[in-house]
Amino acid sequence: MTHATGTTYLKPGVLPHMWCAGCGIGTMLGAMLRAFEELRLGRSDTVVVTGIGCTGKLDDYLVTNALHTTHGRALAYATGIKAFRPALKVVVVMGDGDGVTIGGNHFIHAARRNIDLTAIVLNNLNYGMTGGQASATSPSASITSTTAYGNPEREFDICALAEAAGANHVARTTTWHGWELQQTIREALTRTGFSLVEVMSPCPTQYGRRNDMQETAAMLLDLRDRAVPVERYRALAPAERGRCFPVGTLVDRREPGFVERYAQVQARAAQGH
Ligand SMILES: Cc1ncc(C[n+]2csc(CCOP(=O)(O)OP(=O)(O)O)c2C)c(N)n1
Repeated sequence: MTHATGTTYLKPGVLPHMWCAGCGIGTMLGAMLRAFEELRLGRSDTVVVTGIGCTGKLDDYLVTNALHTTHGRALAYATGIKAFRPALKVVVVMGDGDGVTIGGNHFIHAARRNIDLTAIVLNNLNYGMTGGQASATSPSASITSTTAYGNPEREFDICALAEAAGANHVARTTTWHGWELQQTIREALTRTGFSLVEVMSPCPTQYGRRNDMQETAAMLLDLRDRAVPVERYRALAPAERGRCFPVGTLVDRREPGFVERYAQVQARAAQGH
């Protein structure tokens, strides 16, 4: 049996990649491309849409269709693509700044529409590319370049946000969990409606060094120790949860997605009633 390598979708001659040592974006890219390969996605039937940021640079490495959009607006572009060409597989890859900070409004409405996209948000807890500023997922009290004495804000739970807004499918994993990461993305790619994968990932250069995790290994071990399978997490009393977070499939709804609903509206419009 041959194992997926993902290289089918990798642009020749692009390695080594641009990301810092210890960054999880390359791990996530590899897992996503292996998932593409397992599902035999056609290069020209697949569109990867990105925003701006370290995560948003990911489309540089691909031979699929790709669209590098503006910061926070990747989901808006992707919505247009999917509505106009529903047969395309549209995958949107964003950082936490892109996806739920500047892009928070688009995120809420993409989930509310239940539009048939696979959205992957790499959550490295800060704006990595521009110098480690606080984003909407920087934990309370964390130190970032804009919160030198501790973040006074509270953070978003991206998965809870997607669930509340109406997404069909919501999952979380980490870049420590390489195999699960691949399988989680693969599963999300097969769903109809809005499908979110939150990928918890280290940013040693900007976030780790300011928060007592200078070494990449310390950040990965922290993710390993805090990630608890969702069934086990739900059985814990709130006081026992501490800094842990649930991983696995958090929401699994089978409601009709936007593509199906929109086709019904188009059919009614064609009949004139
Ligand atoms: C409208 C707009 N505002 C701000 C910026 C500057 N900017 C570029 S990348 C970035 C942060 C990206 O952070 P995130 O989305 O979390 O991705 P990461 O770099 O951490 O992967 C910002 C603020 C921009 N390019 N466009």
